[in-house]
Amino acid sequence: MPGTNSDFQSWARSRQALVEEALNRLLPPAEVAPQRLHQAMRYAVLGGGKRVRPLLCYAAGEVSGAELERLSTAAAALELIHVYSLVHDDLPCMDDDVLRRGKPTCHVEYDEATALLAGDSLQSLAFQLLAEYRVADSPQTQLRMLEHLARAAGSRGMAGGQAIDLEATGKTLTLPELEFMHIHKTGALIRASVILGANCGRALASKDMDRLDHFAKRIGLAFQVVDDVLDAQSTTATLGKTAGKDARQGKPTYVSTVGVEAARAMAQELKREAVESLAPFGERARRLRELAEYIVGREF
Ligand code: GRG
Repeated sequence: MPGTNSDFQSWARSRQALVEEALNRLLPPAEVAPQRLHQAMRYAVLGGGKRVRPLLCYAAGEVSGAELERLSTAAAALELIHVYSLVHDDLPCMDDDVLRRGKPTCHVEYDEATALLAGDSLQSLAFQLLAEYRVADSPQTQLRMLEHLARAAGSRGMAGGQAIDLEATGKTLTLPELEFMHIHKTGALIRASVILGANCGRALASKDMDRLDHFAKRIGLAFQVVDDVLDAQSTTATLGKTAGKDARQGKPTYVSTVGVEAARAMAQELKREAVESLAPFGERARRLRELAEYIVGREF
């Protein structure tokens, strides 16, 4: 985690290890039938990625004093939805890519039909976990968490954002249109990560949930702005996925819309607004603040 302090780095590593352990335990074993499907699910999920959504979930859980066990289940569910979206996004009918997290994409390593089913099954497993394990103080809160994640993943969230993205290829978008797309495609799941993490602990005042939600919305957009800059300026080796694709595919991005320097400045401003809304939480929001720094300063 370049550019971050060593205490944050060891916190992030410990939480990445916790979610890895949870995912390894909760995914179906590779030797259980249908083996090829289970192997593909494990291949796509385990041992890769920055685990930003799980980290946001753990960090938001610190604001509400949530137990680590609950947070690990919620964090695993969030990562499963994220990985499903990556597996489907890489398919030839969508972004058509061969490299993800520094290794061949799921459909290249297995085959298209298996990758499609692996994505489907990862999504189902995410909701199964949130229904099966205790993640909140009350069943009502747990049900609201399930509803929030379902909305965030669906046509009014991530899948809808992907549909807008596909339609926008080759077109020029205005800044508000670009923002609308990313609020759905990337922002909805990042927002869900913070909201689910906070809901794993004691009930917060609605004003405090609004503050966390504001943080999540700003940092979700900042994440995408930085992603656009990295796609334009970094290398395939550093990113572990194909660099420079946005421009080659004629995709509207923050870089194509406002230029690199303005995009960098936007990311900084979004981070400032995000962090500002955490002020009343003091030390309890320390990890969220550090994650905001990491998200905006990241190099991959
Ligand atoms: C197929 C329903 C469906 C949705 C796909 C999220 C998404 C929508 C596609 C992934 C492609 C992409 C560039 C999305 C923007 C969000 C993003 C930057 C994803 C990559 O997330 P990271 O950087 O990846 O957190 P790691 O590998 O670190 O988890």
